[in-house]
Amino acid sequence: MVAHPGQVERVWLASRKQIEMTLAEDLPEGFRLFRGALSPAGQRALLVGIENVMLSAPLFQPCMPRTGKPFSVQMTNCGPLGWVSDKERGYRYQDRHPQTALPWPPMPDLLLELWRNYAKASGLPEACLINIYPAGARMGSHRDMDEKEPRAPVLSVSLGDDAVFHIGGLERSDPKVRVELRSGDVCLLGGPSRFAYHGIDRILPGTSVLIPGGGRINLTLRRVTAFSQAEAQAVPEERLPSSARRRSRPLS
Ligand code: MD3
Ligand code: FE
Repeated sequence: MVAHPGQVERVWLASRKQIEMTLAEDLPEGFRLFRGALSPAGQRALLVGIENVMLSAPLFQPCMPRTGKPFSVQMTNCGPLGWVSDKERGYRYQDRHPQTALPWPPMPDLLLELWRNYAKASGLPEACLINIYPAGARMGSHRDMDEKEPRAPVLSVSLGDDAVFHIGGLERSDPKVRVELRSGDVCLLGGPSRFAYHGIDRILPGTSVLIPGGGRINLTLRRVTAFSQAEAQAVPEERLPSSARRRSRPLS
């Protein structure tokens, strides 16, 4: 189990509901939150980069496999690979935009720099999924399982309105903790948190002026394919599953 009962503060929502928020210093193992990692100027520069991406890779509305139910978020991607989902073919990564059939635009340099600084020794990111949340949008609890390199963390950057994020454990029924993600926050999801259930409960409208018209944008940088041998050699010990830790001396 990943979630643990930690220190919480009770927070009032505008809807007059009260929820418990876990303090940033008390999150589950493998979940690291860097509050305000991006300055307001950095956030504006990144937003310009993402607006440019959206001009060549227009937003699309993903749909659930089989049922075809549309997500309440819109998406696009940048980088060599992009995550897409539709009724017929389900969740997958592909190297082309589902509507334009063009390759995804490159990742803005600022994102590659964040990966170098926060996701140290994790090869190069191959996909940046861009989720767009209007005021009422949410993302139901799910696990990210479509990537083939479990040793690579996921790095997330939040822009715009605050969001209530939850993360639990490896089972849907495991207890969850909630934390606010705010504009400029970076989080790194590795180790035991990498395959935990998580989602976005709600967007708190009017909490940021970054995005004209409001709403929230979340960027997730992901390694999709397995590391090369050289990349795997550089993975820090604490990121490996305990069964795969290098031994300091031979067993016999
Ligand atoms: C925990 N995005 O794109 S970001 C997603 O705010 C996704 O748009 C949310 O969940 C959003 O899949 C949450 C933080 C995050 C991203 C990836 C994770 C948390 C994660 C992967 C594993 C565990
Ligand atoms: Fe996710």
